[in-house]
Amino acid sequence: MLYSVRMRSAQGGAHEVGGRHISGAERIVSQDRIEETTNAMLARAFSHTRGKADFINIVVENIEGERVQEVPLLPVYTRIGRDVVMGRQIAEESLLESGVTLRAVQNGMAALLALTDSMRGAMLVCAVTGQRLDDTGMRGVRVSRMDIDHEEAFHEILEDKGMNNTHVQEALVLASKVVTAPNLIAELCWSDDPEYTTGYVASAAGYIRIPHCKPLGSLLGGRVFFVKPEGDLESIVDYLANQPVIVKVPEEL
Ligand code: PML
Repeated sequence: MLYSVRMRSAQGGAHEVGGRHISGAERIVSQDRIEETTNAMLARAFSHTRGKADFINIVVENIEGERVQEVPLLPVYTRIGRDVVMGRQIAEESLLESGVTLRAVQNGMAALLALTDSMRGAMLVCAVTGQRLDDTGMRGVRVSRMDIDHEEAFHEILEDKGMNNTHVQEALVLASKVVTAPNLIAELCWSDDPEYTTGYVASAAGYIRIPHCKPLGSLLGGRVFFVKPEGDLESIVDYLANQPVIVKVPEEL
């Protein structure tokens, strides 16, 4: 039997009453792995570089009977810039290559840079006009119910590439789901972890890692999802939050 296990944590009370977001996590596991999974999530909420959580919400939900969709793991590329200015320039170029207009790239980037605190979820932005489309404010649209099929093989692949850390593991699984949402073209992300400055641009063509997307020590990061103007917001948000997805590790690399 499969269960979706998800965690969100905050400091200063629950997110709903203004608590500051600390961390989140998503897994899909069998019943015998629920305890180790929730323990790991608790440990993480209590020892995050963004601070110690005083509000932790863990939901364990049976997803038996729901159709689980399989999506491929995105191929990973790295584009290295010397500093933050170059890193962001590379991010902009990568978004343009994925089909987002210049105006939307600039607006999406500006929205991420204008954040004064980190968000739990993502901003949905029109890939043509650059207008923010969702009305979730600082909460953002959350991506839930996803995991990798062969965790060991996945970690081995990342280990071989010298990038086996929790940030990459989780971001790569999330991005692999995100780019399969209907009418979603690309994602721009950098972390809100003050010790982690690598960001990425993901699209159906791959996951492009970009070192130096923000200065070291910055607590500000987040995600922007660029969607086609004809995209139906409700179906996109529903897919991101509710469709259980297992990301398949390719047999041959
Ligand atoms: C996050 O931690 O919230 C985002 C992680 C970005 C990972 C980028 C990478 O190193 O590939």
